Amino acid sequence: MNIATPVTIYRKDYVAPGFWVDTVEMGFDLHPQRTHVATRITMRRNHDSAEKDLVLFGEDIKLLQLRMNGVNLKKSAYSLNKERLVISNAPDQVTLEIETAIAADKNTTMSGLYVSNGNFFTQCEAEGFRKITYFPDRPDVMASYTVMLRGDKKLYPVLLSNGNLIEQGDLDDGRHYAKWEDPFKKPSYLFALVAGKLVCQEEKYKLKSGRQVLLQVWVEEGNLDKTQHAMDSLKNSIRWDEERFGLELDLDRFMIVATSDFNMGAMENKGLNIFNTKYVLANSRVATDTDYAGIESVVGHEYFHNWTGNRVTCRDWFQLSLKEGLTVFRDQEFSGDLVGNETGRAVKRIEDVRVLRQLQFPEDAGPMAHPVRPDSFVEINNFYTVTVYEKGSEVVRMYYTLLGHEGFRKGMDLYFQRHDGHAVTCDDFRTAMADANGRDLKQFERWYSQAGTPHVKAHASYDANAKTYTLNLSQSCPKTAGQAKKLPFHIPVAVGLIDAEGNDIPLQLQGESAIATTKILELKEAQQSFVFINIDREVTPSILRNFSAPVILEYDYSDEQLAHLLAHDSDPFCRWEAGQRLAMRRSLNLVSAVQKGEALSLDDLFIQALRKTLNDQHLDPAFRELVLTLPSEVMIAEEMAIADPHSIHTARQFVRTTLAQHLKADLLQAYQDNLTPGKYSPDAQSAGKRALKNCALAYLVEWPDAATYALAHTQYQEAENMTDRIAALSAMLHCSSALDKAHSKTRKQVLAHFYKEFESEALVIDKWFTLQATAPTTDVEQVRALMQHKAFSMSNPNRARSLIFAFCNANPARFHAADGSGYALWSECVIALNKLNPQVAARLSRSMDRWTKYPKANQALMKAALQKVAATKKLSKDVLEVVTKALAA
Ligand code: B3K
Ligand code: ZN
Repeated sequence: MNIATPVTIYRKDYVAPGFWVDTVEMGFDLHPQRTHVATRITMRRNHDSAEKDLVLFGEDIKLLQLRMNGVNLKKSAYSLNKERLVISNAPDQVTLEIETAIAADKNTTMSGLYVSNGNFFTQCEAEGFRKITYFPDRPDVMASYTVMLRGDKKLYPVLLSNGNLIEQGDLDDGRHYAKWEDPFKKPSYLFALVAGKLVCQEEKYKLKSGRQVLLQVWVEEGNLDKTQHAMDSLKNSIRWDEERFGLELDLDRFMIVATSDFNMGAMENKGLNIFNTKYVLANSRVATDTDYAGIESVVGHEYFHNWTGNRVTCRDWFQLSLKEGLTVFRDQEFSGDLVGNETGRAVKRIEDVRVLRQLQFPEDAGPMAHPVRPDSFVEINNFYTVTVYEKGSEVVRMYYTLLGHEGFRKGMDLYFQRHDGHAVTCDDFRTAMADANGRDLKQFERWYSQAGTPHVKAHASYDANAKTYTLNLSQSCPKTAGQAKKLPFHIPVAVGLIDAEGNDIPLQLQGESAIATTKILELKEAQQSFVFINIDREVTPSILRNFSAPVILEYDYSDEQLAHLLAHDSDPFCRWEAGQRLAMRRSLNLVSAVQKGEALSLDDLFIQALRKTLNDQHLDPAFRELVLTLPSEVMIAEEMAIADPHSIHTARQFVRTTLAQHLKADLLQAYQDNLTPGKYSPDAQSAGKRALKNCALAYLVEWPDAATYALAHTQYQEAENMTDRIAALSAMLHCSSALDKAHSKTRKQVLAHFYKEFESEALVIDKWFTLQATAPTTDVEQVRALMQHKAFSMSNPNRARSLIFAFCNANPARFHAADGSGYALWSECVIALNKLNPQVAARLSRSMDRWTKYPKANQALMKAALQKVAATKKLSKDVLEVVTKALAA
């Protein structure tokens, strides 16, 4: 088989640019088939660099003209290949004038300049600017930009770019222009333009300092009824960053633009954020509580990048987590703070941990495992990962835990004081945190350099005579690709001790005077003991409170201890975690029973513990819903040496059905108690109630009688918001009984009704596809049938994700069909996407990451599918990197 060898780029090879750029002036003549771009760049030699040539990157563009210091450059004066243009012997001061042409209408990659629904958009991070013009397209080159946009006034009435609008007017032939100037230096990846038929909701907003700014949310016509929540989220973000970090919006104008064709969630271009419609458009008819929360956090995230990412940016792409981990931390804190109470914060924290475990832990244990600051890559776009983002955020959170609220703020202040306007590294951030607090954070560096999820083993012993309680902690980290040996991490382990009454007891460490009910233990060695003194009673340890470090905690809890923690722990995370441990233990035993063909049963301790939580009126509904949600099939699979998707599905469904059977009355009560009549509001309290009510509904239909099924059907018909409507539909489609013939006609009818009702709402039709893709009744053939549906399109990333990704990633029992048909579908789709959009194709490639974890027969089929993709002609380096790494596992 002929598999190409990808070219790897290493962090250790970093060389500063040979030339700095001071100013960039660009003129765009917008035309879908041929956009003409004239760029003037002033540059000066960086005498400190080992790079002597003037290096510009360029990709998929036509070079029309190249002038240096006013003179046309002959072909012999520079070298040009598919990736770069190199001028040797350039003088120290250079003005380059470059003319390029772009076929934006043919650009299906959604990177660089592209057309979506007749409008122009750009996406330049990480390396898309080079698809617009030849340029030192690297994040450590920061420059001032002035941009002139020209285009047909009817087709492109709106012309936007970064910064401030300084001039606009009409031209001949029905064309017009707009000139934009960005007052801040920025790297090229933050460049953006938007041109087309768009409308906006705008508001003037007064900053704390009294300065007035203009806020705009731009959407396609017909969507202005869905922009209020994004606007509110933006205002909340601006206020939050002023209050929590003392960071003010530095521009007079801040714009958000939504497009339905986008590779990811959104992009933080300076002053001109471009968003996937999914993270902008919402009203109660079409968006769920989850969508509302997603919009709030992504609007926040992109806004917060303005300081963490834009004002202080990354020296090179290996430092990506410098901006992403930090900005995720900031958006998580923002969402938590906005809820405004402790339980709400805890619910948000648990949700974030769930994402980490569901997605990042498997990544860290698979073939694409990499440190938060990777050492190498083939395609940087493959490293916008849950490790860089979510684990990166956990790493930032550990500073926060170690240094405290004030200490962290001091570190942030020093970071900006030192690095504003510069491109820096993760080490610079760590040093600022250490220096501002007079702390030694040297060992902490290992969180950036070592991949893999550390395991922390805890062992406790109580000495009643000496009144001491000794907690023994040891750590280890599994080896990952290219990293066989790991050194100990600096791990903050937050601990509490709970007595038989369920109360926290005051803690004092031997040799210390401070007393508190939660202690942050700093585990730095492979093994360490911590002795608590004056402990006069038996206790249960509550370890890793608030999930104080991204590790796997092993402690041999008894079921009774876990039930005790679930009933009493003052730390909501550990309280929830106790329930998850109980559920995981049972799930794993049941999977093994399914495999052996043994009778299945569920014990009373577990059922009663969940009943108690479900009925506990002192607990927030949102929290109760989290406890009632069992570990996912993916999480169960991760706990097994050999994952067996069918048995996992059967076992998990058995737990659901049995709980439904035993808790029926309680669930019905919870359903009634948590109705939210009246006008829809996405606030956390109401959303929490709906979450619990809909969780109860989903359980109820697992043990259905005519009445419970009718409850779901009626809720579907009468729902006045999308949260309740889709929850009812999902309950009907996803319950075990959906596999029976019973109600199949009703299910068909509601699906058809839903489609008709929302045909014109793309984001809702995405939900319609996903519901089906993830239903236990949906097999590969049905996915293929859905791919033929007139509303399906492979070239729209949201739509491809809604069906193909959803099936491959979230319907494991069907995707892993014994005949390999799921894998065949996967390879066909990866190959098809590879031609259209390598970034999206590479994401889909990741569905096979864990292939060595499946039974031998599946492994053989998965390997064959991977090889088929790897041997495909014209394979992008994006996909090639993922599949070659998978095959090397
Ligand atoms: N910085 C962008 C992600 C760019 C992805 C490029 N493949 C969105 C964000 O993290 O805010
Ligand atoms: Zn980001």
